[in-house]
Amino acid sequence: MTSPQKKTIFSGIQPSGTLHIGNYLGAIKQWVRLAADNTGYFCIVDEHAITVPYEPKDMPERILNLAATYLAAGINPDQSIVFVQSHVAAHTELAWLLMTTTPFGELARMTQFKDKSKQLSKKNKAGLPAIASAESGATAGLFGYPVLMAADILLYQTRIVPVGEDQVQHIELARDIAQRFNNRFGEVFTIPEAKINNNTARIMSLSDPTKKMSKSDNTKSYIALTDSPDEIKIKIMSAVTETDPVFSFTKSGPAVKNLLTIYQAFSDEEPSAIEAKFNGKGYKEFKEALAQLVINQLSPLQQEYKKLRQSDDELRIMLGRGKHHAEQFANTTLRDVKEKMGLL
Ligand code: ATP
Ligand code: LTN
Repeated sequence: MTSPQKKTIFSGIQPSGTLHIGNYLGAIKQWVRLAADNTGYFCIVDEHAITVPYEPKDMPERILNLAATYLAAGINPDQSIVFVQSHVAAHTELAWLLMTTTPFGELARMTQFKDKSKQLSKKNKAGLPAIASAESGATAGLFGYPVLMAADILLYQTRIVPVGEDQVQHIELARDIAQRFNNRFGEVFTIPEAKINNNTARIMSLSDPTKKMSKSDNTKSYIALTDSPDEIKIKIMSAVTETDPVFSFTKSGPAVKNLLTIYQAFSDEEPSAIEAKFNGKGYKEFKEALAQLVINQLSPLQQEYKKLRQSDDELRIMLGRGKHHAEQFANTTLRDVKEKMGLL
């Protein structure tokens, strides 16, 4: 049997705070699986992270922390290309070129932009869309964010983009941008596809199961990948649940379903086996088992992370190699784009 052709995989995370188990189960765990038999580009998207207010002096450390997290979670930098977005100038250059082909209205529809600009504009009293409000804190960079994301993906002729559910709309836009460009100027771009892991595409908050787990929320609502065993235990024991302890992937309420999903993702056990294991048990027993599972599963990642964070230099050298590889590929696509667009 011939082995299927390698595909190009691209994904990225913003260095904007501590990663949580939603990021790990929804995104990074899939990356590791896909990277084993494909060509993976895993980017630290710092130019996306600066589209909202941030502290410049914290950024270098955050970038290195995120690079260490990618590696600790199982990305092998000898097999995949791990790099920082701002190190490869082709990203912002292609983003500008694509900006000139992207209708304003398409960007105005993006739900992440609407949510984030709403958060930024505290005094949006008139109820106008934040972009129309003089008091809006949203920048042109936040508005153009999805075009930069399209540039990230399209520069590498990416086929598969593994992400959590909240990013699917952005990838649909990247597909539209690529198709429009190919029709108008000639074939340049591969049309990418989002890949979400159905079970873990949207891990919910531990304190409010109607909201996705998010690092912008209060710390009790998420389990950070760097949380200590005690912190993990406290957070899981105080996670909200429903009144009756029913452990069913189909019949439990949203809070318990979310905890069961986390259990399944970390244990890789069949849903029916998990249901049987906790049938008739109380929440305390279930939560203690879940806490121990999460602690055990995160422990190797945490130990590796500590080791990798002992030397900035080694991480910087690894990122330098990633930049070199990424740049070569990206510049070829960029040259083609400029030529097709008629730029001398
Ligand atoms: P914030 O909510 O503060 O904007 P975030 O926690 O969503 O940040 P991102 O950096 O935007 O983190 O996301 C990184 C990756 O993790 C993306 O692929 C995203 O889709 C995925 N992801 C984020 N939150 C979840 C979640 N709760 N469940 C599953 N996947 C998630
Ligand atoms: N917008 C994404 C991060 C991101 C990304 C990308 C993901 C930037 N560029 C390219 C996949 C492919 C987020 O907020 N999680």
